[in-house]
Amino acid sequence: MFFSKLKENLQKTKENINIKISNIFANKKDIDEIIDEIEETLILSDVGTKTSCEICNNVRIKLKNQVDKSENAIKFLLKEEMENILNSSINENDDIENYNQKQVILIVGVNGVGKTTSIAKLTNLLKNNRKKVLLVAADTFRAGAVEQLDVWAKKINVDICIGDENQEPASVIYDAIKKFKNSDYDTLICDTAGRLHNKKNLMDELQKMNRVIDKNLQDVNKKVIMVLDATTGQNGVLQAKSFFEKTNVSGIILTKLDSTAKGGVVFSIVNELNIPILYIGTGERIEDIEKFNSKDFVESII
Ligand SMILES: Nc1nc2c(ncn2[C@@H]2O[C@H](COP(=O)(O)OP(=O)(O)OP(=O)(O)O)[C@@H](O)[C@H]2O)c(=O)[nH]1
Ligand SMILES: [Mg+2]
Repeated sequence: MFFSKLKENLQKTKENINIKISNIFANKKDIDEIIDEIEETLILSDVGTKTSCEICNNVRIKLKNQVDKSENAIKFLLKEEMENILNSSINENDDIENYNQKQVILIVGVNGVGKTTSIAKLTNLLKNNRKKVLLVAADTFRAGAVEQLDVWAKKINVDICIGDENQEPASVIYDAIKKFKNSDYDTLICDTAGRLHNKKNLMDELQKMNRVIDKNLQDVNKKVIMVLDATTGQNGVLQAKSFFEKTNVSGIILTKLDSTAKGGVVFSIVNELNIPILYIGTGERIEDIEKFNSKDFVESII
């Protein structure tokens, strides 16, 4: 049930990868040429040059040592390599929904990638797991941003901290931490304004928020989660790289996979950034979020 929904959401990416690969097999006979063309297809599907090359080189090596060089056998090896890449940065602490101690999550990313929507989705998942969530609207930059989170908080029925007009984001977070400490909340989630990595004042502001959390919640597990928009493909990877130089990102939520053929970017992100994808966004509704699963993802696109 769940798996077929994922397949449906990744349809555009699947068309971009699987159908093209099947066409290669239909038109070519020479194995070396087939693998070269698969590599090219992967590069064009936003898997990235380095990662596509790694995947296909490993397939070439394995193929040398086996007799069966049929389409099915090659696809099997391909899937295996793709899954290996995705499994390379899994960390058992990444299970936010089932984490059974207090945790604080700082959500970061560039403008419009789906930070606030993803917070609503994640909060809903946590609430369904009987976790008590406190939200904090530390996006005091864009008009309407606080209201947007407040509407979600009311809909999901969780508490939210909202600062006074023009209150500094770090100080809004400071106030929320006090409330978080004084009650039996499990998770504090901080929404922040979208920002580009090269805007120094905004990056300084983010570092300040980070420091306030580190200083005042020393015993609480902290996660900085970057939200990335899959429709930006390889550009998103570049953006994220520069962002990571300035903040200590521990995981990624990759959004809008429902509306792009660039889902291959998942492999680049994990391989080049070495940061796990925790969740994927597959639509605008609150239930349109999936915990990232390497095997299911690969099976849905090839
Ligand atoms: N199709 C689709 N749309 C999404 C997804 N996630 C978010 N969106 C849409 O993307 C738009 C921006 O979402 P927001 O959550 O406001 O993004 P944001 O990063 O908080 O934006 P700023 O706070 O302005 O930086 C909204 O129209 C969302 O409905 C997704 O997984 N799929
Ligand atoms: Mg927002």
